[in-house]
Amino acid sequence: MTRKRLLIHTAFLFVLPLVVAWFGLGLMSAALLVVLMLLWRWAIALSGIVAPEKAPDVVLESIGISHFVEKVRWSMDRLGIDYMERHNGGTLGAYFTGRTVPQLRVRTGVVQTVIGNSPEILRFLWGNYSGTLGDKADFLEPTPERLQLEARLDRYARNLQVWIYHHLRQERELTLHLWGVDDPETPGWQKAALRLTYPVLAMLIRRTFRINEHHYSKAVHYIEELLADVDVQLADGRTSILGEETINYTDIAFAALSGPWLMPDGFGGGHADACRIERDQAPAKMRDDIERWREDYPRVTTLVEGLYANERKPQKKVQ
Ligand SMILES: N[C@@H](CCC(=O)N[C@@H](CS)C(=O)NCC(=O)O)C(=O)O
Repeated sequence: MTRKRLLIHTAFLFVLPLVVAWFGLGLMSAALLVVLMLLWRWAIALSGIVAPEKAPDVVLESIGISHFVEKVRWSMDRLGIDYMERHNGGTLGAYFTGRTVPQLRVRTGVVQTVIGNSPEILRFLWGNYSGTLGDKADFLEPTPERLQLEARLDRYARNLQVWIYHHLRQERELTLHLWGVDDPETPGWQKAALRLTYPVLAMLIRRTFRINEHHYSKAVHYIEELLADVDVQLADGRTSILGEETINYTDIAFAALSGPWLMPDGFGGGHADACRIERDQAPAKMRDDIERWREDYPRVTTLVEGLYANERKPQKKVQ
């Protein structure tokens, strides 16, 4: 709740040495400044309790195109809860502040609780809403079978990150588009930061995801193994991967996490339209993989596109 106030305080902290140097302040004056900064910080802590900043009750920190965000966003939309989504430029959070998206900020009493990592967010949604929403939240129940499948799906999603960054390693403009520079919801200063720091970010991406031919082949191997398994499971005509009567959060997760290659209509529920990469925009080798997967795993394609067409309802708007 005190996020904005803390940001201003932190910005001031960074400027402080310049103030001291500019005005040639002595030891006592500099020490006084330190005391003032501490008092200011204390006042922020107290104000968070006495006069909390106005903020929506539930905020989803996102990157429009993120498939991990879409996994959570779709579940929140399915629950029908009110929330505000805040778009961020891709990679900036991870490399400059050390946080990934999705991140959920929820007002809990006088404090704001922050939850990261999509599985933990889904566990929170289940714990928080199953009591009040009843049957409507059943799809989020974390049974042992669902948890096991979710872990495999999350690994599939991480391998898809390697896959996409391998194909986009020479594609500056497409990558920036994916990270939100054409998204009206991305703050302007973040768009400028993305363009300015792109060479550094691209290098960090190459290192983080170990972008090389060997790792790409390993990622493709894992992705294809998972797709083949799911395709075989669907052969008996089931409409949910685990064979349950109605869909649950693992079906939603699978459809959402397949976004990077399938990019179905409706992906993002309106939040990813300005950062999508359509098949005909993709580099040739990326398109080859996509065409091959569509052909080799037709039941997967039908399931994901069907889920998007029939189950992906738009977000209930806040305010
Ligand atoms: N294990 C995390 C993975 C999330 C993740 O990798 N998110 C990516 C976007 S798809 C991210 O935040 N990247 C850093 C960034 O773009 O700032 C989860 O399940 O939420």
